[in-house]
Amino acid sequence: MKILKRLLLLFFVSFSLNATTLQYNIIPSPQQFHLLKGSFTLTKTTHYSTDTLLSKNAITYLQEHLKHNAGYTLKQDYTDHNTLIYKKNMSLQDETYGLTIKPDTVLLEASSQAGFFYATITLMQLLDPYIWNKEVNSTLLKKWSLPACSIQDTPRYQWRGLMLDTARNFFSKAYVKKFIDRMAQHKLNVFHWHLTDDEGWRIEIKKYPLLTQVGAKRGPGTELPFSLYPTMRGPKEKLQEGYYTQEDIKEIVAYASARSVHVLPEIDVPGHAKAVVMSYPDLLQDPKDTSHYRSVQKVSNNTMDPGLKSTYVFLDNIIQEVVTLFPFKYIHLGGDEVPKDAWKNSPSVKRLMQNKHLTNNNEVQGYFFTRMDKILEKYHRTLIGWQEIRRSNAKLRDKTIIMAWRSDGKGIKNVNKGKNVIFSPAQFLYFDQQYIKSKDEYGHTWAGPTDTKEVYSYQPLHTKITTKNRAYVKGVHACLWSETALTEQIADYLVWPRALAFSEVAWGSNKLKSWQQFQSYALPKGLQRLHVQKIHYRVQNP
Ligand code: TNX
Repeated sequence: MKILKRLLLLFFVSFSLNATTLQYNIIPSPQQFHLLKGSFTLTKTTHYSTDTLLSKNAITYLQEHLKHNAGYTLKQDYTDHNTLIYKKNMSLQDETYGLTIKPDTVLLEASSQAGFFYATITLMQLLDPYIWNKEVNSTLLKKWSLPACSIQDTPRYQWRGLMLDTARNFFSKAYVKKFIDRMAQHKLNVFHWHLTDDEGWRIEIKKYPLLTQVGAKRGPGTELPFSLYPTMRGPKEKLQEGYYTQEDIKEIVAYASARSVHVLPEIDVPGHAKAVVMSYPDLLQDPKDTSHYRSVQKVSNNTMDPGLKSTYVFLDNIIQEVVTLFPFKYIHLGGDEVPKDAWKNSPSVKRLMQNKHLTNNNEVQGYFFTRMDKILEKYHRTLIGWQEIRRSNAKLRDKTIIMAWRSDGKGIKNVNKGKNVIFSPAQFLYFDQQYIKSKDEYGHTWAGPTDTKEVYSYQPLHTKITTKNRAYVKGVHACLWSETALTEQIADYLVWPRALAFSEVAWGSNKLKSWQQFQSYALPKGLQRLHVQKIHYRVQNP
């Protein structure tokens, strides 16, 4: 009897350990996971069936990976054995999915494209990591085994964003695609594309060709200076240039959409705008303005003038082209870090202040964003901006969202006033910060260091937010600013593995969170998947 009890105990312990191990192998870990008996094996005779076009992107994605790494693809067939069954289930909410793996069939259920895509991502994470291989000469694996299990999963936040700054350092179209694909692999769904800043304008605008002829180049012999601030300056000695054509952008947006990733463009105004004001000074700065000021990053006179009519005409024309490229209903207009002495001696801003009874620089910015919001409304887009856009007098539509980046405090205050907030606190979610404080580490130090464990620990549903206001917490957002991310390798290093932990913050259930489990089971498996893709993640002390 004793022996039987022991055997039973052993069985349950190993059974639950297996379940735990597997559940935590999936990043982000699913909300509900049950291990079943046996396994399903994918071979070249496995096929799929579907009752909805909503599953198309997901099936294509799986097929492409199989084709590349197994040499075969799944054919459509309606016999129901040895089948992946994609089945519409309208009782599941958007993005929610069910995945049931049994020895003879795999059932993937959802009510949306995103739901089917995520079910497929989870399935792929349960396969050998080699499924993620992107090498040209792949050694083909023929059989792919999946553990029998049943999963019900739904995201914690609808907004799970990651930003790439392509202004400070330009990243190729190929890298931007890789970046988006890696996000999709971890169920992150908003790619925030920082397209303009002091150091570069990276989006082709047909009406204003100088934006890219002048504004997309910096370095020796160009109009664009380097910041005097030592850590911000980039490679001074060589020309740094690049921009995305409208065709590039359309291609990237379609690529993201096939992976259920929205693309949020950011045009950073009225500050952080040296590249644009150097391209069209006559339209954007008052020639009689004698002010001299520097931004926090020590860039001189880097703002557009909110007192000039031509500023708004110019921005309206830009937005008109932007909306033809980006179908996402939000546009990010920056709004951060306008130097306090900007426009001090601008006659047009003085006139504006008199006419509109504005008393200080903050109110001028409030006026500017009130007008910008009207322009976006005309184009059926909703404004997103850094937390500074909600200056006291700005009249913005209720649906406007701010990104709280300085710390959680201002974000929480806004949420409790019934304003929409995305949390992106620099102290936890700025991937341009060092992992650990050291002169040998890449990255800035001003808000860090932030190691992977610290990212994992972040939790925006602060006790200071009342239950009735929780709906105003739209989600979480991590940022890779690129003043120090001067190569793809450095960018990879700064993002990975922190983005693995971030996906748990964005998607995973708080109840299931356990750093110990994550570190012991998920991380090693997650790193294997990064390794297979030749991602230059940070190896030591994750
Ligand atoms: C602050 S966060 C900035 C960026 C810098 C970043 C460097 C924000 C809205 N503005 O312009 O790149 O710090 O960490």
